[in-house]
Amino acid sequence: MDDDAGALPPKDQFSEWYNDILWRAEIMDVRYPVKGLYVWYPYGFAVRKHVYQRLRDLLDRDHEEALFPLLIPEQEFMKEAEHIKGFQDEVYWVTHGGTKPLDVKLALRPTSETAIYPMYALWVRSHADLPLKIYQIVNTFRHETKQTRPLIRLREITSFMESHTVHATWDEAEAQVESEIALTREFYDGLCIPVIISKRPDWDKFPGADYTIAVDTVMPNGRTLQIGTVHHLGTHFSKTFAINYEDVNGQQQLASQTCYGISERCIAALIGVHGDDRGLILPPAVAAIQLVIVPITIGKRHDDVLASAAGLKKELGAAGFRVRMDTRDMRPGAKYYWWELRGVPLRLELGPRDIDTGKVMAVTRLGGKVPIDRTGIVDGVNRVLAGISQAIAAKAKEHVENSLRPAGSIDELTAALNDRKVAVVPWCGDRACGDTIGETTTASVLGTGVRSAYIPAPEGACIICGKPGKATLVGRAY
Ligand code: 5CA
Ligand code: ZN
Repeated sequence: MDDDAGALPPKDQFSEWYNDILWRAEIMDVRYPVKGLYVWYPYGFAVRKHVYQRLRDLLDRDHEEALFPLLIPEQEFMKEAEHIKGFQDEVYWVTHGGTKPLDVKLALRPTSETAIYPMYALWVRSHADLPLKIYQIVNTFRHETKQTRPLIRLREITSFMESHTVHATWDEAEAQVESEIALTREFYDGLCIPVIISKRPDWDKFPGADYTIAVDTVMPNGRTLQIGTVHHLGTHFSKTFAINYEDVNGQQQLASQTCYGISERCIAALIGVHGDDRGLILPPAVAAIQLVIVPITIGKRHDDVLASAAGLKKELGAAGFRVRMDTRDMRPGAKYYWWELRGVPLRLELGPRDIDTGKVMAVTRLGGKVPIDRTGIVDGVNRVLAGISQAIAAKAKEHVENSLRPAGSIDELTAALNDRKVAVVPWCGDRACGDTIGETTTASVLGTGVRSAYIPAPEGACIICGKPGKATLVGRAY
């Protein structure tokens, strides 16, 4: 990378920090010449691989993975009225095959309901086919008009996990919604990212859903980031696409459905929530490189140290760690800086004195320093990595706790937002009051029925009309 580009901006200048760390740590290259499309560097892609492997492992417990086409014929896409209304301004259309206009225009999927559900109509025949739970991880295209940002608001979403389930009854679909929320929590626990679950107001639900449950986290600048959504689709799509099944009594019934999605925003959250002034901080579970060995070869015992470091690397690699040895001809300090910037959780330093005393010096990305006995290195490293994961999770939890503030009036709400907090306020649920909150503060009513371990949920008088209100999240969203 370009060594003359000055220093990484401090993290409290979050936008600058975020844009900078993406290229410095080689996560994304933003120089691709189409707006809203970005390139994964190999290092970023390795992080993505580990993150999505975890997601797959969770889904594979009770879903099956499949793959549907990218192109959706216009007639199918246009079938569900609310869905079209929600997406019509964002769809890219393929209109030509070579120089000839196509008979049927083809949409690049912005999401895949209308690609998947005509097939579900063929696949679902009887109650014995239900529940059906399928996911795919694909790219989707949305011509976003708000400011595009790498990993956050893309026109080509490259890592869209979408799960689509079919159930006999509305209640069974609702139970599935709960299990998807639980799965999302577990996924984000693994990334040490605290989440806030709430029900989006009706005007902000997914086009074609009965209701939408959103999963948000809070970025360092106090802006919320929606990092997942679970939708109860009721029978909107099953009516439109004729997804029916024969029940135990031989009667035809309409199925109920859910869908649920996570994009590479999960990686934006990973980067944004955990990093610090020195760069990325990656939880060991998803770090592309978990351990870097830096041999300290200054002095006479050069070969001795290198041989010993190679032995260490071999042992740790065999134990299943993702380990790298850095033998480049650089000052140790420059190497430390390099790997810290890239978020490697643990650095192992090995010099002549360590070899003599039978120790390896372990330095964590969070700044801790502990000697580990060379003879018990695997256990020792496991112990230190577990401590790092805990510390990363605790720091993130504290950040989100500190970002949330209860507010009982519009003035308190405004003050909270000015302090770059996300507020929890009592709101009656009426659109008019929601609009007033939005207009007075220019923030968004994000959701009700807030579920989070981090906040007291104030029930009380709606801050606009005084009627009984429920705990509602209000913040500035990405
Ligand atoms: N079909 C449903 C569920 S798969 C669906 O499309 N839901 S969605 O529109 O809410 O998208 C799912 C998630 O993708 C969102 O919660 C958000 O985290 C992410 N997402 C949506 N649009 C973008 C975008 N332009 N760039 C990056 N991520 C996005
Ligand atoms: Zn009200």
